[in-house]
Amino acid sequence: MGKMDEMNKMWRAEFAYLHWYDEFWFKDFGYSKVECSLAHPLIAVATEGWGTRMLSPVGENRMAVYLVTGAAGFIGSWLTEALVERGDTVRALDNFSTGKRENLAPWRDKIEMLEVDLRDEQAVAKACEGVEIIFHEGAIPSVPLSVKDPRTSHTANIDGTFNLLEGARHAKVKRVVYAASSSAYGNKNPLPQRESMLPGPLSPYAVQKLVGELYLHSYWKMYGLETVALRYFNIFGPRQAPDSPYSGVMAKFASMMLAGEQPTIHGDGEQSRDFTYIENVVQANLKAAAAPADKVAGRMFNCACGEPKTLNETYRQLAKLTGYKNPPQYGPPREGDIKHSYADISAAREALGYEPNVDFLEGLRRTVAWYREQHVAGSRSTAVARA
Ligand code: UD2
Repeated sequence: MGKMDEMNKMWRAEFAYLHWYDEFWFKDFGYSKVECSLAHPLIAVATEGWGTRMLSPVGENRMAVYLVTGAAGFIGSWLTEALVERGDTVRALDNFSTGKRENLAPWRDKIEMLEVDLRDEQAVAKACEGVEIIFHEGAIPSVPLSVKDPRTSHTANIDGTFNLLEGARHAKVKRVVYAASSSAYGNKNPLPQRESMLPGPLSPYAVQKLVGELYLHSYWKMYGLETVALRYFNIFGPRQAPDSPYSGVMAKFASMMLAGEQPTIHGDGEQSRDFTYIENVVQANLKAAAAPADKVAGRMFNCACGEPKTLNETYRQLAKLTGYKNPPQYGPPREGDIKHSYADISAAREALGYEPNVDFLEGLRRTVAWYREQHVAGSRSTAVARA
């Protein structure tokens, strides 16, 4: 019987009564980090029923342990789903300020859920323990909200990212893949925007997301933490929240049109965005997590379709798919808004093997189909409540 087997046998009996596991208890007894992390699944089995599910098999076939921040949000829940579906072990972190529990409901019994705010340094450090790869999606992701209340988004987006990097460094996490933003380019020309261009952030949100990228690069150079930043270009798709004044335009317009409400275009509608369907983003993340370090560590990549559309064109397509008849209503331009956003995606193609498989129109079709389902389900439950 090897040392691990002996240890497992002993701890199975010792810890059967515990409500929680904590690798520091092991460290106190002089076990190495590897031994501690190998013991985790065992302890979880012993404490089954308290909400922890670290069920990866012990030994050589053990899968990677992933931490997804912002896991109950739009992008985080898609990533969590993809990891769970392929059998990986997922620790999901969210403070539920905008994330929704129902986004994770189908996989709830297959993940470890931590209700943690990224601003809570100690809880974040603990969440990183035993993790190999982090997908950092948690943020307050809104240009207008950051203009209105820069401090709140500053603490979530900059302090939160810093806390996570510190946690990752101390826990010896292998790689952090980060949700960066195309807003970092600002109104930089020429188009399409390439990673080598100097950034030109305008809004506080754009600055915050860019600071995260710089921190990631520093942690790669200074501490050898493998980092990959993906600059997201206006991601859309099912589960994107439509119900806040700060919601992304696609979610907002699709659900308003289905409800027969009039959306407002800020400005003349000739601004353009490189709208990117969520499935492409999941693919980019999984590839960024798996790519060889010599190709990706410390780097940043555009994550987009390379297919920009004006807001007027987007409005027309959405109206067609939803059956909405009214022409657009125009309002004043939005503060901090940039005019054109259009990515060159050749670097991601080359280094990650990334390919946007779902194009703009197919993405719109799937998105409208999902909001329609939500709308029908919502109308049905309102009718039942009224009856
Ligand atoms: C920025 C980033 C995006 C992501 C996002 C997070 C750019 C180019 N993109 O998206 O990558 O990080 O922030 O939130 O910086 N609009 C209307 N009416 C509405 C709502 C929006 O006309 O009711 C317009 C808005 O003025 C803008 C466009 O739609 O021109 C897209 O707005 P958005 O809030 O969906 O995303 P954006 O571009 O700020």
